[in-house]
Amino acid sequence: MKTIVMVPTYNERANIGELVKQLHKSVPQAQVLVVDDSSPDGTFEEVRKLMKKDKKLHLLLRDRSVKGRGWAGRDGFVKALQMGAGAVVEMDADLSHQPKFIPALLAPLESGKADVVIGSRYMPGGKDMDRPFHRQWTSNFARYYLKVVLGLKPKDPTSGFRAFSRRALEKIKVRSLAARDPFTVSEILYRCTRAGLKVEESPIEFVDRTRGESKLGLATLLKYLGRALLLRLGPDPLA
Ligand SMILES: Nc1nc2c(ncn2[C@@H]2O[C@H](COP(=O)(O)OP(=O)(O)OP(=O)(O)O)[C@@H](O)[C@H]2O)c(=O)[nH]1
Ligand SMILES: [Mg+2]
Repeated sequence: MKTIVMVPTYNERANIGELVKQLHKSVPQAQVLVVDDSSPDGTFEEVRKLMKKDKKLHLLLRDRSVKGRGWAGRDGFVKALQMGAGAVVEMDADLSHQPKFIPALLAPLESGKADVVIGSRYMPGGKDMDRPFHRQWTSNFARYYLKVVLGLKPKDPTSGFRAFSRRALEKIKVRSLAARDPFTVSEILYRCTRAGLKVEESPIEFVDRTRGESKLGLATLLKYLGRALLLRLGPDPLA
């Protein structure tokens, strides 16, 4: 099965080389597709430089005017399908998602046991970064809310480290994904649930980005909760 690891990047010049190196070590059979939105720090230039000596590395360069984690992921999935992927892994570039967990994400797809496998922080063997108490509480609440409102059953519905079979991406009609921003993670899982796909989880240890702060403030969280509700009340996205 042809495996493509799809990595959206924005200003990840400092991380991308190390990530690609680790990916080739952990999943030597996989191709790596970096989806960069013309990052001001020149991430794509670094990728181009690496590509000269790395035939398993590919770049989808998008215009900065359409920048967004969601749209970048959508275009990356479409590109991966065009490249003939049988399985696509999506992950962050900042080394929070560790390549060593990918074989375990792929195994249930390869055996046909699952269509989607989520790298889960909240199951035995999984680990989240140490968050202050109020952040833990908000995160628990968000997961509970997504379960009630969108019917998302996985223990870690907001994890952006996941593997999909080709069939799954085709069934959820990736081309029509709407969310431009990181809400895309919930939108995709909602479609997987609606499509009746078999979703499994496999434990991952999440490592905090070594530099910079997390951008998810309270205002963003409230906005996401509202959008989840709109998604639930809106027209069937798969109709
Ligand atoms: N192509 C593209 N990638 C993006 C965009 N925004 C974020 N990303 C990438 O999406 C992944 C997740 O973004 P992060 O900034 O790590 O988000 P986060 O983990 O919630 O926040 P941090 O705490 O800062 O790590 C990373 O690989 C980013 O480089 C964007 O607008 N376009
Ligand atoms: Mg991050």
